Amino acid sequence: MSLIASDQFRIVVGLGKSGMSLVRFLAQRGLPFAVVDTRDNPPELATLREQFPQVEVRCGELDVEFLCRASELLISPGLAVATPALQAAAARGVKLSGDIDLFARHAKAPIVAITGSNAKSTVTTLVGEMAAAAGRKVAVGGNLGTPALDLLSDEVELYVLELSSFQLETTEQLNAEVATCLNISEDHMDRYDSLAAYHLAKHRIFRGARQVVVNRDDALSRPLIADQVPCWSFGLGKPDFKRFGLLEEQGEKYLAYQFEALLPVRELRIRGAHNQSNALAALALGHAVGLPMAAMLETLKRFSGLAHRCQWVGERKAVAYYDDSKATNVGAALAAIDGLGADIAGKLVLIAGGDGKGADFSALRAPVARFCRAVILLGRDAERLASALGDAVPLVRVASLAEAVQRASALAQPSDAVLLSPACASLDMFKNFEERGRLFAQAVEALV
Ligand code: UMA
Ligand code: ADP
Repeated sequence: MSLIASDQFRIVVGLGKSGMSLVRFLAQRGLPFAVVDTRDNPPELATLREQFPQVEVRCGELDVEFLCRASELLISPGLAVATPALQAAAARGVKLSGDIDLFARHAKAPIVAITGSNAKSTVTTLVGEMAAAAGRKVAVGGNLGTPALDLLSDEVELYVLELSSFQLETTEQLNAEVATCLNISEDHMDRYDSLAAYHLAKHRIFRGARQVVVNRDDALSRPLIADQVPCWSFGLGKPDFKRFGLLEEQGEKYLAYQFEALLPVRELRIRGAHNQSNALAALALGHAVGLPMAAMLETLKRFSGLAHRCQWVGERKAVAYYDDSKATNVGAALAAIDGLGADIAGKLVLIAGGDGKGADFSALRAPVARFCRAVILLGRDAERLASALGDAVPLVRVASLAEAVQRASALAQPSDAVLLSPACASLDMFKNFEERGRLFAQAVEALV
């Protein structure tokens, strides 16, 4: 039985990727709905008008009276649930919901649900590839790639979803087979009043979870759940019963489960301690849904990482260039600076800056002082970064990414690495983090 009553009128709030997936979902089922977006010209407007000309669309400021004609508002992740017009509608009895809630009500196969401040895409992709290697019909998406509702199919045997705090804000009950919050560090402080509010949104992923996976190295990843819910854990320390971790045997470091060494760390193609943690997280999640260890380990040996995550993009005059454009928050940049800084013979020339989303950059000062030769600053929050870094290392202000790469190449010495790890979102200067990464690689290519 469908859990979505057919006689009720709904309003899709937001006409981006999620909004369009909601439109397709409702239209396929012949359910009545309209669409609103606060933007005058939302990105999918032309597509909607072409494919669903009969659907009413209202753009511009949200009209509470109109919203109150709906039984349920299906809110896109880009709009905060706290938006006054949405809250006004809720106060008058309209249900607030979102695409993930709807997905959970209709998914017939088990869900692996993954959130966290960093590593979501890496771990989601890994678990998806592990499941495919094990011969499962797996569908992977959510915040990454295909919107969740577009994945729904009776053929699917396992869903692997990357979920953002924005998507979880509207998720009442996910009922995942296994859920994890990989780590928590400050992000999206332009949307949340406090780290506690952000943490609360992320932890909604555990609602109704049948099993959970916890990061032993991050207390904030631990959910408040009943004792009888099976709990697996991962961390960079020694493993134990139901624990994934690292073991050292005859000077060789291994990924390990309980008391068994599984794979030498040097066989991983993804580098750095943070990626060992990611590999262990993926093993724990896969194990919880019964994926065979052999297929999971084969996947780990093959996987070379995703683009724009500490990705090597070239070498000039004995200086390596790394694109970590996906480091859109301080925690991710810290992992890259610590991980790469400890891995190379020379020093790092860091390129950072952009839209800081209200973050506190002070945690960058010590690792920058330790591992960097200089920092090249660009973007809207360059000066906020500069004051957080103080006189730790020389700072160079630039106006474009191409100029940043040129200045970095002039400063770098042989055996150094130039690292684009902005600790900021890209949207002040670029279409998205992918474009920022591509332009970085082009600028490296253009170096003589
Ligand atoms: N917006 C308005 N008015 C509206 C609706 C949206 O101004 O009425 C603005 C938002 O503030 C936002 C932008 O439009 O800046 C896009 O919002 P959206 O809800 O339309 O976004 P979608 O196109 O549906 O894309 C969303 C995710 N984007 C966000 O959460 C901002 C995509 O994640 C996700 O891939 C997609 O759903 C499918 O599930 C992107 C992202 O940046 C990659 N996510 C953030 C992150 O990873 O840090 C959370
Ligand atoms: P997300 O989808 O959560 O943004 P990604 O896998 O795309 O995660 O990685 C985002 C950024 O976080 C990249 O810059 C990457 O180098 C960094 N990162 C990856 N794993 C970790 C980790 N375990 N801890 C901290 N940062 C990480």
